[in-house]
Amino acid sequence: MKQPTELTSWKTLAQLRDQLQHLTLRDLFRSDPDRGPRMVAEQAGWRLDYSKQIVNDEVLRALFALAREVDLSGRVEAMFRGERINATEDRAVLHVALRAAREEGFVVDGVDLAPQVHAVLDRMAEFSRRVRRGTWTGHTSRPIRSIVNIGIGGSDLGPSMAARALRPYCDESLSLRFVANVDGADFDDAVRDLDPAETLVIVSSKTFTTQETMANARAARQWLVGALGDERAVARHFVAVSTNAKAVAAFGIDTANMFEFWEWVGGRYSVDSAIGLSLMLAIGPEQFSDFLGGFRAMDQHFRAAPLERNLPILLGLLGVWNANFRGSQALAVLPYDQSLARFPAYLQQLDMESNGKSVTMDGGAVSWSTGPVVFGEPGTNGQHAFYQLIHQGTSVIPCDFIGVARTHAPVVVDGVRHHDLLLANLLAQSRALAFGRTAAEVRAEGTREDLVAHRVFPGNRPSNTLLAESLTPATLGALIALYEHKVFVQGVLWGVNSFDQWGVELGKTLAQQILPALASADAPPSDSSTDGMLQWLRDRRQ
Ligand code: G6Q
Repeated sequence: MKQPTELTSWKTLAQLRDQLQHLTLRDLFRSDPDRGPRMVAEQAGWRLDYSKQIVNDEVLRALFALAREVDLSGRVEAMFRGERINATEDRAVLHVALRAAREEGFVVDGVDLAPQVHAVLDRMAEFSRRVRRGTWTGHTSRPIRSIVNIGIGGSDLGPSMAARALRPYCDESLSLRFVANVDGADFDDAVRDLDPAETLVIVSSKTFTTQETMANARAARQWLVGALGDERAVARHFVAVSTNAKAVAAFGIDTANMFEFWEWVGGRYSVDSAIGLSLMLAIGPEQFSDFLGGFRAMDQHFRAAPLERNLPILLGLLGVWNANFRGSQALAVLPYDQSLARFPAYLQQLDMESNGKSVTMDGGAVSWSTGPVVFGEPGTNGQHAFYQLIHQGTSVIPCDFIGVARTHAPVVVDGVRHHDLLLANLLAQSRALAFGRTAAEVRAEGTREDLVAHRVFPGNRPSNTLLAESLTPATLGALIALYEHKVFVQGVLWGVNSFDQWGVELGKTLAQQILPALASADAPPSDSSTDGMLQWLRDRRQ
């Protein structure tokens, strides 16, 4: 397989980078009054403005040529066809089947996956309705008022992010909590004010072997059975979401109360599987179906739209231009919508766990940058914290701004709409980053000469802006799918497997080895630093 750097289009892009070193966004906007409207693509409720990326038509053409040269559309089809593109784990990658419409089906190797996907969705819907109506009762016949999802990584970040984002759509009479960390404080905080008699625990774990999740599940069982005084209470208060029926049964959960998914769903791609049960309980089955519809709309667009108008492909290609040709190693995700507060954390996993790789599909070392460091906070908070570096620091950090036209929280005080303040800030930030402020402009404001250099904004810092009319289950689903596919596109361009995560294994193994040494000095030694810390900790924990 050819390395990306050997491709003709990659070489063209490198030449263009050299030729266009002095290309500025000021010049690009000045020379083309239509640049703004021209560099917009819209789909599934989202409007992407990429005109503030440092690209001209030649660069875009070369990026599209790159997509063709790596046969991106062939790779997309391979995923949708269910080929085992996750080669290191010998698995297909079929999260797209999770949102297939019942009537359309989703055939892989002659088998339609839609009936099994919808059978689970139907069971989830029936269960959710019973809980929401109060007809699924606890061990003492009281209705469920609180739901605790226990899971970590892909079994936590998706539903917790989405439940936060869709709070206006949630049933307010149900209290929803998420426990992920093995730190007992996480569990304590979540259940502190809950009544076990009215609490449903969802143990969400694909493998049902994850150390943190199993420890928290046991803590929940102890808390609940301790309060209700009867081991049989587990049957009414615990359900599981997993692929591992045997382990679920061994834990003591009746497999009739297990919602399954499949090995072809990766953890960080599983929010739309049964892992979304907590979300469905909160927003109800109908709105969960709208959520899946949003994913589906973006999937169809991704599969069918031409490169030039394809949102995930545009985002992916522009990210490669920034990372591999303009030297950016990070991406700031900046939602100007408080309900997307956890979206950067969600994307951090999606992107960094998928493309944080330095080995190609065939095991060779990469000699080009792969996944960026992803971080972010909701605007405007970030402006008062880390934006300084984005505006004037020595590294160029591309930004994705995200906003909506209509808020669910229309606070107005003395005629001032908070949402106007928020949106004005969003638009101001991408302008400031793009166009900056020159020394001449700073001087013209009457700035003291010794402060001029400090007050100059270099500008020419790239950003995308994504806008939707409002954040709904459907637009949230489409937004997630947009980034899922963007990550896929970049994985293809970089030649890495976006669907494994071997880099998380070593730490897990070492934690198991170190565990006994916390309690006993007789455990096998590690290294002088670790042993020193263990000794120090043991001395203080006796
Ligand atoms: C995601 C990863 C990882 C996984 C967690 C939880 O893609 O595989 O974050 O989701 O380790 O795993 P379980 O669901 O098996 O507990």
